Amino acid sequence: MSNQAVLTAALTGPIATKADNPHLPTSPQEIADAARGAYEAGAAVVHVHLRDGEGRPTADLQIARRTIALIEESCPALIQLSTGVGLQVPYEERLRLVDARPRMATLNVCTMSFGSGEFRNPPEGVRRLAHRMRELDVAPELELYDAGHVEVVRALIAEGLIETPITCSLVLGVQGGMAATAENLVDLVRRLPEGSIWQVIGIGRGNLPLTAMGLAMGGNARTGMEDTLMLRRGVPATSNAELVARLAELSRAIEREPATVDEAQELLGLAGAGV
Ligand code: KMH
Ligand code: ZN
Repeated sequence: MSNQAVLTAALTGPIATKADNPHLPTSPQEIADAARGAYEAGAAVVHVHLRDGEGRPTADLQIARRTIALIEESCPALIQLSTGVGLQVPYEERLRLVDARPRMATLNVCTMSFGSGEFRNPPEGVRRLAHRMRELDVAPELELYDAGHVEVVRALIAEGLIETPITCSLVLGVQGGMAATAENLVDLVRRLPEGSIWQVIGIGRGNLPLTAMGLAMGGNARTGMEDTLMLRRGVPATSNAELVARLAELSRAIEREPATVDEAQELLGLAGAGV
């Protein structure tokens, strides 16, 4: 892994609402403004979930295209569109999101319990989505929540649906996936295919300790209001930028400079990819 650290800002997510934190960006313009703030604070990548006019998770392609356009006008951060979208959104709608042709999009490889809900990722649909992403030159960010998910990735590689080195997120702290512990992070990293490019995602209270560990291990890291609404115990975050600024400070403290967008393109294997 490189000495630079690729920091990703997960701006909105599918679950929180403004009632949970009034600073949560939900409209396309709010998301674009949040992307700019996160970029200025040190994020090279923004992970984007879309919301409809009522603030609900949506895979609406028009909203996707408008949000992407506004982000592109606001800052040069690399856009990673979530095809996870939300638990209630039909898989076929999620799959069609990549037609908006973001530079990157997530690819969740396994159905799982997700808190009190069910997160459907049927094997046949995952393969169609992986294939569609290759057709459209949308770089996949594999979302891995458990050790078994790595074995599904190996199968996708063997089937020629995913190129190596993979770029992936190790998501710890979702009820239904692995808990946010140091042991689980080390275990998942050890299981990855040789040369994998990984970032750590820690959910809730796990966000700060796990991203600190992941950075210290030489990985990349993500923060943002999708992952935690709190800056610290009892102190709600007032923006994504605030969470990213703290992560950038943490990264610099262990002598890992936050990657610029150009550096992130190289480090994530995107240089030359896409238009
Ligand atoms: N949508 C959540 C259920 C992703 O962005 O692809 C999981 C998620 C992963 O947010
Ligand atoms: Zn997400």
